Amino acid sequence: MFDEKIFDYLNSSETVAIFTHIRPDGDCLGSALALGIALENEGKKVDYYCPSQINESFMFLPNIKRFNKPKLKKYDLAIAVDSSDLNRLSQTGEIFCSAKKTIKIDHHISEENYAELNYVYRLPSTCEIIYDLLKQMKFPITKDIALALYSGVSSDTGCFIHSNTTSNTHKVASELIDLGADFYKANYWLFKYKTLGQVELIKCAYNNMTFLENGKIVFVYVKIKDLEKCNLTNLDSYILVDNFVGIQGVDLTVVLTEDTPNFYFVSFRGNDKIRCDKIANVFGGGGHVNASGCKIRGTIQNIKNRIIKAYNDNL
Ligand SMILES: [Mn+2]
Repeated sequence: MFDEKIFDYLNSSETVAIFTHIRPDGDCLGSALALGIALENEGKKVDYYCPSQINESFMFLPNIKRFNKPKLKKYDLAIAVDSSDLNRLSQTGEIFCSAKKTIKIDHHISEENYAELNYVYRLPSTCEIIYDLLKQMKFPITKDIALALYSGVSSDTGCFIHSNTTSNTHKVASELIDLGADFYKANYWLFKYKTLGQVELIKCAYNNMTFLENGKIVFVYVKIKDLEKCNLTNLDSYILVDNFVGIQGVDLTVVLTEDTPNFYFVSFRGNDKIRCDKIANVFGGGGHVNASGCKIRGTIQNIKNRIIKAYNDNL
């Protein structure tokens, strides 16, 4: 999977900056931390960059407090994980590009090879790729690294229930548990924990839920005023989508979170009759077959109509 070039880049760099994408998830955070801790254990100086605030539910991850507290400004090496395009690094992209050497490691298939070395593999999570890299580098996998990697593997497979899950995913998870990953802790914080504000937001979302196309689509939105009422920001709304998956007769779940007036973050989840990635592509977004996302501008009614069209065009 990897070649001499990346081994050389990792071994020869003394200062390293690691980057996640905007609105980080468990996979990009887990990848960044696992790789970072492994490099620190090899005596490298590592800074961690994330273009968004990090949710409370990720605070169980080892070293998470190190994000966005850079000790350096210039780096021998910059590594972006789980980030398909440079845009995904948002304002931190400039620091990424200023490093002497750059690497991208990702599992989203994309044409954008924005780094010098680009390693993109169609695996369920970036953490599965990082696990392989650390093994090939013969870096010791400590308990903390195992927890970070397990969190990413579990996160991007929806706790091993998305159809992207493979026997290798389970094998990797099993090895990581043997290496000391606290799977109960990871899965509790990733999949069970919610704040009281988020419980209120789930109530709002149920009030705003409608069925479209004879019950084939469930369409849910929360507005800025709903978030404000619950004392939340749009970073907290990731909690919503799983509540609307698996409903009788529904093939496509659509959840909108208003970011600025009439501008929404949209999450799609689908069963095996739906290509969520293709629907998201219509609106300039992307993702996986069963789970994807995009941003859409418009009124709720207008967005509803456009999503119905995208759904029918991609059946
Ligand atoms: Mn990922």
